[in-house]
Amino acid sequence: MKKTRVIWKLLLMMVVLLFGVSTVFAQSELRKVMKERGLTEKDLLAAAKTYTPTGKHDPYIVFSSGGQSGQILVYGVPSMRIYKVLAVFTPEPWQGYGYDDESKKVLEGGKVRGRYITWGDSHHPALSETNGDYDGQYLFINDKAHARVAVIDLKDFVTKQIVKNPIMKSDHGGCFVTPNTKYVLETTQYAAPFDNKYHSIKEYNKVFRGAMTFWRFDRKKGRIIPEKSFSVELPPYMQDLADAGKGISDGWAFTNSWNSERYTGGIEEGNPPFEAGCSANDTDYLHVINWKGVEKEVEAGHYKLINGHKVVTLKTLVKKGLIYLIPEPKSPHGVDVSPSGRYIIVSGKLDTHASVYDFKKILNLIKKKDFIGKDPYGIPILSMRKSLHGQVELGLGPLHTQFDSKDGIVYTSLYVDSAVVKWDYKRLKVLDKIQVHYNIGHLVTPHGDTVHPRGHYLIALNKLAVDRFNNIGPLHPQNHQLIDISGKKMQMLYDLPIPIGEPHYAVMIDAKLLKPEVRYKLGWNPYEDSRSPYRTLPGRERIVRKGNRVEVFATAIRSHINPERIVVKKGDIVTIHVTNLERAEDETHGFGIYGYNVQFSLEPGKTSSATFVADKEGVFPYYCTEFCSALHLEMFGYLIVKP
Ligand code: CUK
Ligand code: CUA
Repeated sequence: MKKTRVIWKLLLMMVVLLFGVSTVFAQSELRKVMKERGLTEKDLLAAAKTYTPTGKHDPYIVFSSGGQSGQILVYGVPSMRIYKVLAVFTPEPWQGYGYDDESKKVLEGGKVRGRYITWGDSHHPALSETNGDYDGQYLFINDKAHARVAVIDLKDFVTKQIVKNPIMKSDHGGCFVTPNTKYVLETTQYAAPFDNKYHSIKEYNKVFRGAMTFWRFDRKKGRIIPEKSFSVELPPYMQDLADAGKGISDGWAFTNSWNSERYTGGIEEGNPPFEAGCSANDTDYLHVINWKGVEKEVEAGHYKLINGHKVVTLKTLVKKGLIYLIPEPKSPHGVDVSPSGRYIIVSGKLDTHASVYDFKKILNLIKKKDFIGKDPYGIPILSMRKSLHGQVELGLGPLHTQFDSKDGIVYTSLYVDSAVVKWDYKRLKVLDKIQVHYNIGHLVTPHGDTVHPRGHYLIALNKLAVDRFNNIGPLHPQNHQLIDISGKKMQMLYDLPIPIGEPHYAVMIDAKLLKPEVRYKLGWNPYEDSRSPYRTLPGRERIVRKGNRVEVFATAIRSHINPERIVVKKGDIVTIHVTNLERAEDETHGFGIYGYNVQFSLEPGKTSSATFVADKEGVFPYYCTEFCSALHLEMFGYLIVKP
């Protein structure tokens, strides 16, 4: 009895000693590292808030526009680990996007007047919503340069569709979704004629137009239905960002504009430059559009077909009372609707204030027909003073606003000041400010543009990085800065250099809402969400010749491609279909051929095809381009083209 007690005591002492020693050891090691790397306690706290040990997952996922790359960047928060570049408007060989027949079809959907375009200027991603909150099902993004919209399905993170706007030459106010994703909004940037004919700039007021397009989204099909989509004609005021109403403003849409002057430039003729002419007036116009009313007009057949697309004209909009203008401080940029849908926050690049409009007041003025005048197109104008809840001085160059989980709290980016300001849009006062590096454009908080913002984190999407990173040449990465917004004061946590084009907007979603698949059904064409007619089962591999057309039905599974020899004649039209037979998670094979610009990414179950003319004789090795197994190098074959 006594003996065991002594042993117990000894054991306990050992544990205390060991534990104590290891803690002391860890502490001294930590101090050493801090000293060596010049870290403060504040740095350590920031590190602890972002560090994500191996195997741990992130609670939030960000979808960031990839700017001129035409792609979308996916990264985790708070780790800021980059997961993927989603191929959208631009071919991307790792994913085989633009290098197999199936994905080429998607890219061809975005042709501009018959021309195949291989880049985009992606600006604003939007997540699909159910009852005004993200549902994790779909992602949309616009291409400002060509007025196109892409649909990405989040069940496999693949771009399924690109639609070209039939009447616009550029867009900006998109994508924004209505609260149940019935429509995806796209709004013009640079006014232009709807047709594709020659027009003199002198016809600006008469022929040049803006528009807001309501792309009808079919959630079951996971596609935009162009035939069920429509647009409203807008004056050539250079519409900017937009937003869809929700809650009390559901059924309405809003867009800014920055050229109520309808200035048409011409420095070559001695006119003032665009930037001066477009900012001559003190105010521009916030457009308030009753889209549910417009929808009814479309159903009643009150539209004009332009380039085969339904357009409700300004005349109809004015006649039916479906559009209103409200002055807003000149050259505004962001227009953001509050979670309840009651407040609309507008920030002007050339004004230090944010203007908070009250939709209740706006509705009242419309009901009472309390207008201060009409614009040259007959659109009623509401009083700015009577529509405003109030204005708050925020700082220089306020651009965009995101919402917090706490009632009334918002964050606005200050481009010129290089700062984020935290303020209360209901009580109209500034609460906190943090410096960012440098020149912030958009910012994002989790679910920050929905009816249910989550708070916790904010990311500043900075345009300039200047000295923040190692010098890698004159073209600098951009800088996404993670900020902790859970406390009273904002705290800077982490810098993420962005290695693709200039991101404009980003959206951040609770990772639990994303439930992507890890494998496809066997023989799947993900671009059409159906079994490929060219799928091949094991033992059914074959080469079929019909005249000068050769069709190869191939399979890939660790560690061989079947067939291993494909012999054709010079001039044959060759189509190769490859099906990945794997069922194991992450067992992707590739398929690349020498000299024919073919590269597949064959995720488990996927079937990809490539068609080309074997126009050169010779020996062309093909091989699996993913290191899939110990015998990966042996996973190859020969395409032999006989003279
Ligand atoms: S824009 Cu780029 S910073 Cu296209 Cu939303 Cu404001
Ligand atoms: Cu299959 Cu490498």
